[in-house]
Amino acid sequence: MEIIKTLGEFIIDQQLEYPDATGELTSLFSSIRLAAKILHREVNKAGLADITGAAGADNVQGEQQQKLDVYANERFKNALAQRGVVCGIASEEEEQFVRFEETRNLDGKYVVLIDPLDGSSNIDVNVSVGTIFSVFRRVSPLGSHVTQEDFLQPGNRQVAAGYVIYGSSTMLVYSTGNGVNGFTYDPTIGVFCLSHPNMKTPAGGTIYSINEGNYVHFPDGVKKYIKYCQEEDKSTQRPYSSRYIGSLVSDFHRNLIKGGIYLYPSTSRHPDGKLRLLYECNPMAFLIEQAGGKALAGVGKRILDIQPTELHQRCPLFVGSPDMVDKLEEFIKQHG
Ligand code: P6P
Repeated sequence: MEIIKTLGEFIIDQQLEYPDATGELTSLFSSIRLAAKILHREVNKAGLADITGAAGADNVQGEQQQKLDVYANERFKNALAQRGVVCGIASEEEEQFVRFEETRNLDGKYVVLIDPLDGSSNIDVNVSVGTIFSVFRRVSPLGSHVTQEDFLQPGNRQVAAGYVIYGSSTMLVYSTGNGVNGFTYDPTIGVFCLSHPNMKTPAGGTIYSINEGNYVHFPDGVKKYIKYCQEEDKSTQRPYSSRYIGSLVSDFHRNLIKGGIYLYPSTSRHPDGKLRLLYECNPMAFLIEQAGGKALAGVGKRILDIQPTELHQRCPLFVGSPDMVDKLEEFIKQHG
């Protein structure tokens, strides 16, 4: 008979390993799990419901908000406020950070930073999208209102990070700093089941993921690396395969499992890169390092060591198999 370990059972087992664990992080994860199940339902019927298509309003990024973006943001915000362990959130969909004003939330120990539905422009064309989240312990005193400083912490202080990928199946992949574990949602019984225990990314890979449409604007080191990936060399399995879905969670998830590198460098349109440090780069960097990989914003610039200054600041992202990130770093060091 198959042995199913559900996400709930896994979290409780993990909590038992840490006697001082108070169960608050467990409660936080149960709210993420609930919101993920609801988003699974909505994303998988988006083509049918009137919830697809732009909601009209533009978000803080100046991007036209898809209705599902708005819905996802509300769902995760409400779920995270319910349990009283979170004192506030920052979201791609919210210009300012959100204070949870209920008394029970003022004593919340954690803050959560979230991209509720990354890659949402793919919804209307039935391509996978995802939720990305990052969890910190607050630095402001318990009982007080959450402050901006609670959200502007370097990624090396994350207590947890993860993503939900709404793809051919819905998966929750997360880490609390003791390795990465993946859970696949079984909608017939409504539970996430442990399907990818202790995920490790291969040291090397044969996949590179980048939007080559921006090639002419890339830094020279990145251009040279792309040409390196395309050169024939049987000993290093080159040319590599170019795989780019245009949905960070999907490209990251595939490369995590198969080995590969995802690159979003600075371009003319995005001089600091396009991706957001706090709720895209930091959580992905936390996860990839827990899985044995690397995440840099430039030569010697470990993503997790960047001291944030603004909620929605962008940064370049080079993330994936350690040998591939090292090779890219060499090219940037040599060619700028
Ligand atoms: P481009 C989606 O908007 C996103 O933030 C990531 O999910 C994705 O990897 C990237 O932007 C795609 O950006 O400029 O290649 O379309």
